[in-house]
Amino acid sequence: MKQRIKIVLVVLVFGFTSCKQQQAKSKEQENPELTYDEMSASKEKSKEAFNDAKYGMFIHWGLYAIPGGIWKGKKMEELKGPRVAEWIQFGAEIPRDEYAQLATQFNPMEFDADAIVKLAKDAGMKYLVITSKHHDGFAMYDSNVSKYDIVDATPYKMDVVKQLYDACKEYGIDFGLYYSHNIDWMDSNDSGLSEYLAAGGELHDRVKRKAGVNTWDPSPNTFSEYLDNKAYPQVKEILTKFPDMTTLWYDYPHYVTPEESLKFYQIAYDLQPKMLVNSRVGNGLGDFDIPGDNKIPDDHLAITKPWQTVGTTNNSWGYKSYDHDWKSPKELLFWLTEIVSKGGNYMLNIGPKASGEVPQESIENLVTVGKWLNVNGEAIYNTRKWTTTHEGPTKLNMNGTHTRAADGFKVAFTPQDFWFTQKDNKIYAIALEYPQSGKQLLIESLSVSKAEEIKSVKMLGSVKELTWKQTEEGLELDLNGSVSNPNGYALEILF
Ligand code: JFZ
Repeated sequence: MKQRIKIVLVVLVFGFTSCKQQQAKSKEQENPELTYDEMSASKEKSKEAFNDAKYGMFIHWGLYAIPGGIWKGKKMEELKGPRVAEWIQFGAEIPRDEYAQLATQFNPMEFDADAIVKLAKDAGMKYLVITSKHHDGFAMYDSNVSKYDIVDATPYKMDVVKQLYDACKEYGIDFGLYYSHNIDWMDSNDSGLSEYLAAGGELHDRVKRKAGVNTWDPSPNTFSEYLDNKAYPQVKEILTKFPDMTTLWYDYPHYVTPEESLKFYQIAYDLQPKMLVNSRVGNGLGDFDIPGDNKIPDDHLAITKPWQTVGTTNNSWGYKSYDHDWKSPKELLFWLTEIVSKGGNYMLNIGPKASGEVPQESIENLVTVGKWLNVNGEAIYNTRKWTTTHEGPTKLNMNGTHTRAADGFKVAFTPQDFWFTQKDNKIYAIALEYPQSGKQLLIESLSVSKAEEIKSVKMLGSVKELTWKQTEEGLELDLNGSVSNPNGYALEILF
């Protein structure tokens, strides 16, 4: 009996102390241990804000801007791997030391953080995300974890991420960072391929191809050492140095294990609990989805998380000197409109040159879209998808960077093409072409049986009266010659 009491006492005391320790732990940690689902669910407000923002700027900038897609006379197309210019170290199998020499030439005297953030603002973009470290492993901010960074290794010696962060605060643009957590051609050995396989990772196509793996000159350390000594500390570092971020954009989870993905997610949560993490953190985690690069989902209803399409202004993320296939303002407007009508968010990339200068074509096209948004922004920002996303004859599948580059963009939209969004008691119908003068329009999705009773119809940015009638056929409409912006218009339909 005595023995039993003793045991009970020991258990009680042990239980009590461990409970106390637990409490102390919860207090000293800002965030008590939550499950992944609880962490992601706690970000509801940020997800709404993400769904409101709709349009942002992506910036791919790093040492790869110096070769601009050509290494020792060979273009990306003559090298191995993807044709996007930021992959040149992989494509030309450039040894780590030789690639690192590029840093000694990196002196972007024309870089102007204010001008870039102002461009984002003029373009109608609400946020900005820049590559803090891409697959080449070079940090564009002042890192204490690795000296392979813009301040310690270049003659320029200034932190461009910090400059952009400060400018974003000044102009009221939300800030986020891209971080290549899995692939690091300088320091991640085989990017975790062997550890992933040892842990029983699936042998899918990408793994067989060793996608992204530095096979030509891998670093001597293990992948785990890279995670512990570079990736985790650098992610903590950027989240501390830039304490007010709306997104952390990991890329790309080829060989990270579920535990590693969770750790990357957790680090982000512990330091910035409201910030959203993208799905490329890997293994099904992430607060928002990416359907694929330059890809618009066919079946947007199958996506349950908030989502974002990332797009290029030509066919490369990093500056590619000979790529002149710039998306026209009309094409960019199509991407934005199609994405937003499906409930998504569009992050459009610019790739500054090694001098820091932003290619003039992308500036002009972005600003032209911005002028359209100045008039029609109400139909885009803060809206949600409607039951119908589009009506009209033009059917387009946007299926990735490579297909867009190969097929080009030759589409002519018609005045019968309408995309829809909604907000409160309004539906917006967006058109990218005007009808010929005197021609009547018919929007079938707004017929008396398909939509509620319409109270008024107006063109955003125009005071001219429209002539309209809602019938069994649809909304019959005459614009009476109204023109609000040369690249298209939006109707506000009030119920
Ligand atoms: C990745 C990077 O490799 C690339 O350099 C760029 O940063 C881009 C934004 O992201 O590229 C990908 C990643 C995933 C797909 C395609 C390209 N995908 O899923 O189709």
